[in-house]
Amino acid sequence: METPSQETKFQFPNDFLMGAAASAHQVEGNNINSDWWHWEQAGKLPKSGAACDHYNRYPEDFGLARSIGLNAMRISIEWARIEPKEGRWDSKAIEHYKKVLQSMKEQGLTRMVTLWHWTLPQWLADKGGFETKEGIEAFGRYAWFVAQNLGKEIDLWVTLNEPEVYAMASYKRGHHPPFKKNLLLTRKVVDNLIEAHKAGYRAIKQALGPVPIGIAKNFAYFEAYGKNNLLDRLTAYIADRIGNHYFLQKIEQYQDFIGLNYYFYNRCKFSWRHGMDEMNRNFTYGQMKLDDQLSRSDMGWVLHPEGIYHLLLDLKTYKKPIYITENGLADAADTRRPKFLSETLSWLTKALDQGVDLRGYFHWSLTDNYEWHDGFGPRFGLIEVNYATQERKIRPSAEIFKEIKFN
Ligand code: IFM
Repeated sequence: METPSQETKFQFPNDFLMGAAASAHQVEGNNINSDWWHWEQAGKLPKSGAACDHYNRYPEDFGLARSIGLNAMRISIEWARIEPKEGRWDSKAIEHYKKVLQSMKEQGLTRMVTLWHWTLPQWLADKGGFETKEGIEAFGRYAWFVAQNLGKEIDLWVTLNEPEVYAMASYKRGHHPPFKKNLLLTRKVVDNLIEAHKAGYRAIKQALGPVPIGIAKNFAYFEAYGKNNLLDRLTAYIADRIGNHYFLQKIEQYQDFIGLNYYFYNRCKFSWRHGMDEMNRNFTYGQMKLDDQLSRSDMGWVLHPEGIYHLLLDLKTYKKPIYITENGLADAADTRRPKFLSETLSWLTKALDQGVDLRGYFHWSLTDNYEWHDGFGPRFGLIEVNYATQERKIRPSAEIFKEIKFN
């Protein structure tokens, strides 16, 4: 399909949220009561250390977001800071996040807040985290506490970030804490995260009434390798149902909007192999065939902006507002990001033209950050960070947001 025409490509509705996303552990630094920190000190993971020192530099970062033309930010609150010991709620952490959220507001940024973006307080990790029912209850209590104490400062709520990616990375592939490789446990953790989301949803609604709540869900665009090959089509269909719709359907009655994280394009070729595609981290049936001539990010991920359009059209069936809660690429040289952004924004306007109830786009990420087990190597930021000096430098690609017209 052709990229939509140039004239219309950057027109968005007046109230459209154009933002960037980040998560606490990846940018704040010194998240010392978390399971990640624990494993980093044990030498199992790259050390996050001071990360981007966003914990102290948040006013500067939000100012930069505003200066490149953004009107919204998605951040996460760190559970390990709010509840460093079981049942001990840290009022200083609450005060800190209050200031962070107020600073966003002062900058004119709409505030989308994620409650859990993969890190656990160490005390909960010691008890088995989301392997257990206790994890679900603990999350409900945490959500209630945040709603009670920070609720007035939050515009849009995201309970969980990419729950299935978490389960796969931590329990199937075993390269994230707690480094397990157990398919049954993977399944159990996914089911417990479904329940955790519901517990969080109920708690927030109970505390605050009708505020908008969703999750940030990982989606991939699955296409049949042979467009006329029935088995390839069936493979793509099954991959889509499991990868994109299973979790969503389980929480359908418990979400006010859909949060779409889009990074992966997979072409599905039928085979008897059933498993994980190593490069694209997606659980699926069949074999992935990725054309080598396709453009890729620094991490080798195929870049396919058009996929976001097809996913958006597909999600129309849920009849819920949609936010792109993450989308981006690692591109240190900033050579592929300009085209990627331009095409992505164009596909979004096309989806809007097709009547998709799309309310916002959050690019991953505002600044370079700690990319989990890949450490500080991959550069996802609209803003470059010099980790030695903590100096920020706006990448040229970020200028595109100034070209957007809202009407
Ligand atoms: O950095 C991650 C983020 O934490 C979750 N979504 C994908 C991003 C890029 O890998």
